[in-house]
Amino acid sequence: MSTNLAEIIRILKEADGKPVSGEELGERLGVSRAMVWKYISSLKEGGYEIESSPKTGYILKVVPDMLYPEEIKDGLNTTLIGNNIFYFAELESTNSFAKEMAKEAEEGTVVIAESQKKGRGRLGRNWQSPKGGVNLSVILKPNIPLDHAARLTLMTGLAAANTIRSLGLDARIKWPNDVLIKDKKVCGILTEVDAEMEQVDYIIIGIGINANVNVDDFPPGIRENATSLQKELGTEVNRVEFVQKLLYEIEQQYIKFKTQEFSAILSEWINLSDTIGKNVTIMTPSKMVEGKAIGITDTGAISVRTKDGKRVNLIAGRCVY
Ligand code: BT5
Repeated sequence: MSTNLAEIIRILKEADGKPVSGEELGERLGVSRAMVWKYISSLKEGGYEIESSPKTGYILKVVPDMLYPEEIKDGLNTTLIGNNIFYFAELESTNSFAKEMAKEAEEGTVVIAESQKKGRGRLGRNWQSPKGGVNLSVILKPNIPLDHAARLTLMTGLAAANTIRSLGLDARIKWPNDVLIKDKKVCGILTEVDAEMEQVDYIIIGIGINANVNVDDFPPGIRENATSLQKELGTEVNRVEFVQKLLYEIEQQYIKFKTQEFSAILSEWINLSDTIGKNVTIMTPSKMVEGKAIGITDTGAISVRTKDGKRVNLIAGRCVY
């Protein structure tokens, strides 16, 4: 959206339901009334409902349920995450896009798509990303060794769970990267890292949340184990406010990540864990470990006590229970 469009929205919002004349808008923007009319038309095309009367002027009636950067930034309480937001109505994958630009991008840059054609999960799995969901990626550039990267997946899971909990829902975290409500997956996280000499260059954290989506439309095999915020709440969520909260939560956790021992995040994570104490099977490309999940290590690995009493730590894998 151009700055002039954003400025018109800002002025109309400020007017709080009172009409603003085309003349006034034109003067404040330094453009002709005809140009104002063009801007208004393009805002209407973008879903804004604007009432116009030749006598009194323009009134903003409805802001669309779209994750426009201007809407997200209006009320966003962060200093790093979301300073730059790239927005797409549709994209193959926000993680793929973020990866292409990560080297040059500023830390905290966010990529959002209303829907994804090839939303990605881990190990080539897919992520159903219809309109109404929240699909976004955040570019982080922490100065950490590669073997600390898994901590950021846990950190993000915690931020997502806290955001969902703020809606009054009992969100729990399933190791390593899922957020569940009543045992069903509402959010998945895909962390992708680029490193040089064992030192992280950048990390993309991709977050997919079923916000206002109908999970019954998902293919069989996925829909049975999925839920959405809308389904759990019985009403749609305001996605702009939700994303504002999510970015704020990520920033708060990231500040903690950089300034405190990881145990500060880990203890909060464990409080919301759905996995610790359960009998689990962890599958990695090379092995399968069965046993009781007894803890998470300082690097983010799951500790499993196997039947023969051994303690096995696994840094990544698919966790089934
Ligand atoms: C994940 O992988 O859960 C990571 C999902 C990350 C998605 C975000 S969206 C923004 C960013 N851009 C991307 O391209 N990706 C990230 P994994 O743990 O591998 O789980 C994938 C499995 O979850 C699939 O095989 C399905 O069984 C299931 N699944 C797929 N879509 C789902 C959905 N919308 N809700 C619940 N479960 C789903």
